[in-house]
Amino acid sequence: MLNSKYEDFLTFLTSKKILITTHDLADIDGFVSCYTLKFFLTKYCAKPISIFFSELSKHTKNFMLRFSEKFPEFIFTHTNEVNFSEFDVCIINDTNDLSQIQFNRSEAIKLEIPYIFIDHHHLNKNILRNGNIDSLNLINDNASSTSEIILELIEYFNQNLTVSYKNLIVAAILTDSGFFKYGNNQTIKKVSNLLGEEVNFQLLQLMLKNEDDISERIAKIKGLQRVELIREGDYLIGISNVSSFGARVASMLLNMGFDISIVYSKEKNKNIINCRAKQTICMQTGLHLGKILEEISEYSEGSGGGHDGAASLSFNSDLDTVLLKLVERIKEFL
Ligand SMILES: [Mn+2]
Repeated sequence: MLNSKYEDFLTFLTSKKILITTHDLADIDGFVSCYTLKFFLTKYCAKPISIFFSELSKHTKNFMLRFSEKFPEFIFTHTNEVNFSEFDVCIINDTNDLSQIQFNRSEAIKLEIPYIFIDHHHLNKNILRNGNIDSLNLINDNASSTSEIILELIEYFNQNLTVSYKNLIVAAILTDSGFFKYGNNQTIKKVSNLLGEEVNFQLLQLMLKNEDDISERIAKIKGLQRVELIREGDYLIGISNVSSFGARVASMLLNMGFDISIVYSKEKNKNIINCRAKQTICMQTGLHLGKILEEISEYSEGSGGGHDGAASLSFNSDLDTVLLKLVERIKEFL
């Protein structure tokens, strides 16, 4: 289906000066997809290709250190300053929401060059995105990670991957698919093709292991203390609030036994909601949290979206009104 799309994508890029980036606080998938895409494009593009990150998440930094110990010959080069006049086009990996990209900490710098998305999150087609070359976007919300989409591109052109890149891609897929929990047959098949003598599942598991730090553990404990239980038939919904680590607390609540979790945080200028649902419930009921939050974002001065079982919303309008509406919309599916 995407075949000719891949060719159009590459044909357009071969003569361009390319900037590659991802969302702020780059996670392992965002980070790896930038490097893998650069590796792929370097073979075809003569002009310079740069990677820009505003900041890496703590997990990504830990992973990068452990990866470098195992593969010291692999050099990660990226910049954290950007001058748009040096590039023709920007490729944005792992998000299709421009508000998640930070080009400058102190002032909002606008993306001044045309851009293309490569992403596995649901794309809201109703939002006007000036400057997006949408015919070249590679968006597949059935993929559990952006790295999988780039892997497909690489496989389409029969490009060989080095051992380091294979390890990076498997690490990204494992992280984003929650070690296959959110994956499908394709996810497992793709990983299985990459595994081998020098791409070792056990070793990657160790590289990806993270001990929660104390502030995260406190957030989880507070999230549990504050949780309010709503029972709807046989379904259990949990609502809680924390000031940070909302996404992790929301995932934790599912592990504790809730079917659906809603965790809100009040920040200085905005409210944030993180929502999770068990995959089986999404499949049985057709519940899609990403679509619900996207719909709510349209009248709550916010931006939101995500997957069926994991989504978030950041908004400015009244928190209680939005929470009520969200619970009401979720209940319609149960
Ligand atoms: Mn991702």
